[in-house]
Amino acid sequence: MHFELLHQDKDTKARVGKLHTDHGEIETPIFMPVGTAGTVKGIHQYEIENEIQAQIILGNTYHLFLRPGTEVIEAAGGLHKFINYNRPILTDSGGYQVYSLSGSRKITEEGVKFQSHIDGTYHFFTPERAIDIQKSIGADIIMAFDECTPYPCDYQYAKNSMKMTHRWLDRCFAQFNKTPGKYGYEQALFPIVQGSVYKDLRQESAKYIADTDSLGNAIGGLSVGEPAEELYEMTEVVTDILPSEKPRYLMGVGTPINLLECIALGIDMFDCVMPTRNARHGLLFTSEGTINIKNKKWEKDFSPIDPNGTSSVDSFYTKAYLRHLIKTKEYLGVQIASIHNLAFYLALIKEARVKIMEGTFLEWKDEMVKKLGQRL
Ligand code: PRF
Repeated sequence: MHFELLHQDKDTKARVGKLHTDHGEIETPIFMPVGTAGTVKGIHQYEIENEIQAQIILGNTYHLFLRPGTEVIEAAGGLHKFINYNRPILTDSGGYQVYSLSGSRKITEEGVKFQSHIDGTYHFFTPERAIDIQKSIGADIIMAFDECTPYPCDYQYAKNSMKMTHRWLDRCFAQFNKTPGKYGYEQALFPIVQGSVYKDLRQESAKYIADTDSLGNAIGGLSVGEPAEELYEMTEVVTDILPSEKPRYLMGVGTPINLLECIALGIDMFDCVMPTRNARHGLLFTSEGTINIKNKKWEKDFSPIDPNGTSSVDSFYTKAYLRHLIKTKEYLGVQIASIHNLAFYLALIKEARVKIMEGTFLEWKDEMVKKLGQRL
C-alpha cells in the first residue's frame, strides 16, 4: 500500500492524493460510508459502487466480532468475500464502539472488559485481540486499539489515557508484525492520535504517532460533543505535525461543513454515520442546505428530491413521495434517503478534489459553507 500526493493547495492545507491498495485505488480526499455490520444499512453493494460511487467502506470490529463472529468470516475467506465487495475496506478497532455502545465496560492497562449491547454477555478486548480479530476480518486498513476520551474530559484523565493509548499502540504494532495476513493481500495498520481538546497533549500524541512511520495516520477523540471551533483547532494542531506524505484520517467526522473545513486543514479521509443515520430520520443534505422531509411543507411538493443531485433517486422520486415513505416508516424511504445522502457526500468530496486541482478550493469552500448551513 502506498500514498501518492498529487497536488497541494496554494491557499489552504488541502491536498489531493491517491491511496493504492490491493483492492484498488482511493482518490483523496475521500468519505467512507459506514457499513457497521458488513452492510451499509439498506444499500446494495452494487449501489455502493455504482450509485453512490464510494471508493472504500468501513466496517466495525466490535459488531462483526459479536455477530457473525470471526469464525464465519474466516470460513467465508474474509469480509470482502463474505459480503461480496471487492473494493477497499477499513475496519475500526472497537476502541470506540466499546465505549459508545456496550452496556458496561471496565478499562485497565491490559484492555477493556465490556458487555455486549445485544445479549449482555461479557467480552474482553486487548490491543492484541483487536489486531487478531481485524486480521481475521481482513480489511485493507485496520485501526489501532485506542481509548476515545469523552467530552468534556479533565486534563489529567486525558493525559493518562493518551499515554495508555500509546502503550496500547506499541502492543498493536508488535502483534501486527508477528503474523502475516490471512488472505494474501496487504493490510495496513493506522495509529490514532488522541489527547482530547488539549493542545500540548495533541502535539505530544501527534509526534508519537508520526514516529511510528505508518502507512497512514488517524485522528480520534474528536466530534464527541466539543464545539466546532475546538474540532478545527485540534485538527490543525495535529495536521501541522503528521507527515504530509501519508494520508490523514479524521475519525467519525462529520457534517458536510466539517468535511470542507477539515479538508482545508489537511485531512484526507473521513467516515461518519451522519448521512445514513440522518437519512433514517428524514434529514436530507443538499447543496442548498438541509431538508427535513417530514415537514408539512413538502406534503404536496412533487418536485424532484434534489434537482442538483447526482444519484438516480434524486430525479426519479418526488419530495412528497419520499415524505410519505419516511413518515410511514417504509423501507424504501430509508433506502432512497440513504442513497441520496451518501451520494451527496461523495459528490461533494469529489467536487472538493476538482476545486483543489483547479486552485479554486478556498473560494468554493467558503461559498459552499454558507449554502450548506441553510435550512430549507
Ligand atoms: N477512536 C476510534 N474510532 C473512532 C473514534 C476514536 O477516537 C472516533 C472519534 N470521533 C470515531 N471513531 N477507534
